[in-house]
Amino acid sequence: MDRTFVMVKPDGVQRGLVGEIVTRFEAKGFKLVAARFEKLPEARVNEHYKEHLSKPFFPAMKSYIMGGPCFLMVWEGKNVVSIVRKMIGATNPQEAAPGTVRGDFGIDIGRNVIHASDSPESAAREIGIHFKSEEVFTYTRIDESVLYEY
Ligand code: FUP
Repeated sequence: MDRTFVMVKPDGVQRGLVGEIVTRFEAKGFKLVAARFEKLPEARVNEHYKEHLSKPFFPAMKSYIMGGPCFLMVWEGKNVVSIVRKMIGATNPQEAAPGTVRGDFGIDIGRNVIHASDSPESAAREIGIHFKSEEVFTYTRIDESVLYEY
């Protein structure tokens, strides 16, 4: 089954949106298989955002991401990577559709509430950065034939 890495950023945590966000993914049918609440260490921020290290916005983004605790998760389900990307909306909340997390709760690109992996390759990389394999659980939640046609 597919897995993706999702993180409620410090602005989302401080605004009390963790429960709302978890509820959306649970209600969709995805399974929470790992979670941790923590302030990200600098080395992990640099590794996670390594493609952005030289971008002009990186220093401000880093201090925002390290400015408070984040809620890190791994979600599992069929096509979870692309579906979760649709559910969080465009990077810039001003362009994110209503009904998406960023479209409903964000305004500025530098305070866009949530992160989710943008491809299966990124998901594998990001899950590996943030979670040990024993922290990601395999368990039965419901009879999955209720959720999936095949
Ligand atoms: P996303 O995959 O949607 O999180 O977007 P990107 O990987 O392109 O960008 C990572 C983060 O950098 C975004 F969540 C917000 C931040 N960012 C800025 O703050 N300013 C920019 O101009 C672009 C991105």
